[in-house]
Amino acid sequence: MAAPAPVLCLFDVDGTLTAPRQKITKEMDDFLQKLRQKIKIGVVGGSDFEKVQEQLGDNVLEKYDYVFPENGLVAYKDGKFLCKQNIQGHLGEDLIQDLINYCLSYIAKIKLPKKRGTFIEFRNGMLNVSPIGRSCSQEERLEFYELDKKENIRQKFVSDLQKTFDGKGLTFSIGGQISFDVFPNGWDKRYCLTLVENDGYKKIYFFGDKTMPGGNDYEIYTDSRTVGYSVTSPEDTQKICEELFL
Ligand code: M1P
Repeated sequence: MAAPAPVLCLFDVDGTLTAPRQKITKEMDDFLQKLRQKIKIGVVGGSDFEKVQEQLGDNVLEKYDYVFPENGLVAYKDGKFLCKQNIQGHLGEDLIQDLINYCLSYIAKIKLPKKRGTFIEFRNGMLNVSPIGRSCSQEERLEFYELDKKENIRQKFVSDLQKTFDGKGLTFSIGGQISFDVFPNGWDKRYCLTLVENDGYKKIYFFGDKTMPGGNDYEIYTDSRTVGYSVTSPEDTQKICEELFL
């Protein structure tokens, strides 16, 4: 009998494998290891490696065939570091500073119920911008998220940036609850597909929750190289995978 066609399943993290910015449940963790006995599995998150590791476990590199933090702008394969991008090298210091200065002055002008610290997180391949600040508590995070749903604080900020930085080759992407990511055009989650293209997969599945236009799963979800599934929760992800693969 012929060997089964090699299949790779790529998962977004927040809202797909875990609740936003929370740790993976034991049930989901066990399920993914069971799935890994049948197919190769990988994660592609917007967050940086530290956050992915905090959510999926200290041994995340041993548990997944591929780990792609920052959309794959940092990449690990078979437990080993593969490569990483550098946003300052790509955009240049002038544009980076214009962007940072603009975001800080925009944030300085808006009044929110609460503001905390770390308004801009400078990562390898992206900037993460948060109007409330990344150091807010879980309760403050949820409060901001509810307010944002009503007042579109992040969407308005992003629309303003899109106008101001039109033609500069930047993408602004809303993936989580309190922030948005900024990176060069093309450095969205499709970036990780270029890192697996020579690994011989016949089919690449992608599961994500932010699959609507403007969401950070949209591009990879609609890419012709993947079979995309839009999910509503980690439980939904597990149910679909059980039907497809087990
Ligand atoms: O993985 C989705 C997003 O997760 C975090 O978003 P937030 O803190 O706003 O919920 C961030 O790490 C963000 O970069 C990432 O896209």
